[in-house]
Amino acid sequence: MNTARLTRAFELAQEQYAEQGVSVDKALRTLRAVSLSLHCWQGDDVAGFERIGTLDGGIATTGNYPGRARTPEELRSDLALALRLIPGSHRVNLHALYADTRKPDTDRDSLGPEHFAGWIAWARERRLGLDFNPSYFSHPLAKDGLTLSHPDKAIRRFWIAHGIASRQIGAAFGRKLGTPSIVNLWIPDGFKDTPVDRFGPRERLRESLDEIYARPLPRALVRDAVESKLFGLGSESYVVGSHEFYMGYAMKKGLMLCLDFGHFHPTESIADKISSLLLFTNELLLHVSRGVRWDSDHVVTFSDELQAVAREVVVGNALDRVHLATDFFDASINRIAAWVIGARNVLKALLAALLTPTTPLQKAEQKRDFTARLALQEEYKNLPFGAVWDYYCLKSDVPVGDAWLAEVRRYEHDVLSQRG
Ligand code: RNT
Ligand code: ZN
Repeated sequence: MNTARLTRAFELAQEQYAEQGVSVDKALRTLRAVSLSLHCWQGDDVAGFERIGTLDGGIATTGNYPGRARTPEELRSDLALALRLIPGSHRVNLHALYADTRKPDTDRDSLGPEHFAGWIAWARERRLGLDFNPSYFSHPLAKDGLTLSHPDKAIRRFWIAHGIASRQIGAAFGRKLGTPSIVNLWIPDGFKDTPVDRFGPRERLRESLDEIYARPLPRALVRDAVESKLFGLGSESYVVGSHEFYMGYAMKKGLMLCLDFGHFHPTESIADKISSLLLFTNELLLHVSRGVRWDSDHVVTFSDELQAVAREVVVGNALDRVHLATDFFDASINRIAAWVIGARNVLKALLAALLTPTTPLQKAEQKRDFTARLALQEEYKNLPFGAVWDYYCLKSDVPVGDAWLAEVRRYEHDVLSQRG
């Protein structure tokens, strides 16, 4: 790596941005304050540590790249490497499946913070915040593809208890780590084929949620979020927790709505939804993912949609109201690389947005000079944000450019390849 050349390129870029009225320093300060929530489940193909079944719930990982994490220690070690290769300080997002000190007789309805003691200790030591997700899949009581909307009251009771337990776990994370834990609820409930009764399951889901959220928890400890979906494998015709369902529910109950990039019709844009939702709700959670055909969870690339979302959040001054959490799983490539590629892309997109000259664009729009607006929007795509990104990585003590890949390869050789 040639530090002198990187610095020179950065300084030239800085000058060019200054000419356009953009402060690179300010952009970097803002970027440094952004904390992504890195999902733990990319590291082991959403398997978790319960060993009671295989992944279901209409989500799937394909591929059998060697080196999957099999224990909490392995997963934490892999996450630690990923975090060292991503500039900035970030959070880790856990699923209930990942309880690390659970006794065999503990089921999901009776999980408590004590079952995450290893994670809490690890996060404390590294000053990481932890977010949480109840797991409504890969469990005998989710085999029908229905959980909180199941017609059987006993099954619903079990899953309601799981939701309540999960919020308590989030509260403990918030208390022990000094930063509120976002507890995001997603359920797979739905039907493969056309239902006769679309109302019933949604009414039951609403009732179940009312019980889960009956007890308000301090905002300093927990932020509750609910995540909708359009369809899944085996729930192609009907998903109980649709976008309209949760948008209504979240607005009414003051919960956070979670928009997953892969959970909408392919021509729908998450970017366009943000300004509408933030008029009526305080905060949003984004599951940064990438839909491809039937799969809603491909590794995040530097796509137009990602850049459009980043611009929306930045231009709307909403970085403190929009929480960014990665959510993808690919078992066909090195899993640590997947984390690093996705997370670095999210940050890169934010940086590109922070560096885009906004004032000239706004002026053109106010004058209704749509020719200039389009011309400038396109020209600004060529501004040298890459030089600023490289410099940011350098100053953040993380590898510049593709140099991170060599570190992943080394770890693959030394650690991952030793796993059976
Ligand atoms: C599934 C949802 C959900 C999951 C994780 C494992 O379609 O996106 O967020 O990916 O909770
Ligand atoms: Zn998601």
